[in-house]
Amino acid sequence: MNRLTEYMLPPARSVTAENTDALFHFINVTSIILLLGITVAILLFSWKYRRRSEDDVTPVISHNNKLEITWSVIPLILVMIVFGWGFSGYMDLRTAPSDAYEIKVIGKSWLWEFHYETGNVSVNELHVPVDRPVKLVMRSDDVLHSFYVPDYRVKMDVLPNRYTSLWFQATETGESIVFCTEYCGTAHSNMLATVFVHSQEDFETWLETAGSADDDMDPVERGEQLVTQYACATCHSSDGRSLSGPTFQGLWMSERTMVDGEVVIADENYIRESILEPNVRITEGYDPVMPSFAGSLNDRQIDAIIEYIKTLQ
Ligand code: HEC
Ligand SMILES: [Cu+2]
Repeated sequence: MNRLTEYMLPPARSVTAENTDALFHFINVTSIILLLGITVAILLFSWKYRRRSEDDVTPVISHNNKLEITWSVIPLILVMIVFGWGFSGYMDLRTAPSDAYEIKVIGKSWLWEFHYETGNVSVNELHVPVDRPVKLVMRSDDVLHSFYVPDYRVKMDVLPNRYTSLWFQATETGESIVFCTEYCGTAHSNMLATVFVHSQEDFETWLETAGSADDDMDPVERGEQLVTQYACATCHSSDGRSLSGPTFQGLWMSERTMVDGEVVIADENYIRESILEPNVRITEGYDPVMPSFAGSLNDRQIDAIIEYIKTLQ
């Protein structure tokens, strides 16, 4: 049974996953038993009641109360079990424990941003403590996304102009993958994140140290790190390749043509505006798909990114 479970499902790493899996297996096994039973009966009966001679005539059959009640009541019982089990599991999944640690999630095409109570921000990395309920309050900056962690068996749509939420409690430290499961454009399949589950102690250390690296780091190095951390690299290469956005190589002080024909020099102000208000000017040849980083990147971090872009000649 364990082998079978491993073959069919990813590892179960949240407190609610076991119940979800048990129901899944119940439905699966019941369906297989019924499928086999019905198939065997069809084969047997078609052999047993086959036509034996030219004048073999099927007698008129009206109905059979016992048989009809049996084949109605058994499925009814099965369906009610699935309903009751499923409904109580659903209620558990929908009601977060009141002491849950809350993290805000923002879906943007095509990255996940996580805002913690302490003001920390992380992109495409969700850090959580183990053995403690975590509630995610989620919204989208643009189109529909969907937040899915297979290991936790939780999934919820992420909508613009409306909050949705989900909760989980990780049962072991380690990493799990987050997928976007609502088709949201070109790089939808790259809209991935990783959940890092820490011990309570390590989690607090992470909260204290994350984001503080900018103080003593070389700005160019810091900029390079931010470009990866904030997932700019999903759309911008540093080596000349054109992804869904223009490459950063050779960008500094070059002449950029906008879709409306305006020509702009890519100086500090242009890069800053591109990061904070990407839809004010759209570079020719590209779609207006860049999310705004206003509120997620501070001035020092933007300066560091500019310093890094300067080096990519
Ligand atoms: C979802 C893809 C995407 C992400 C993520 C993204 N960008 Fe962009 N970016 C674009 C696209 C597409 C354009 C061109 C269209 C426009 O001007 O909005 C662009 C334009 C730019 C420009 C102007 C470039 C030029 O050649 O005119 C800069 C600078 C820039 N982005 C910086 C960043 C930084 C820094 C980040 C990360 C903090 C980032 N972008 C994240 C897609 C993205
Ligand atoms: Cu998405």
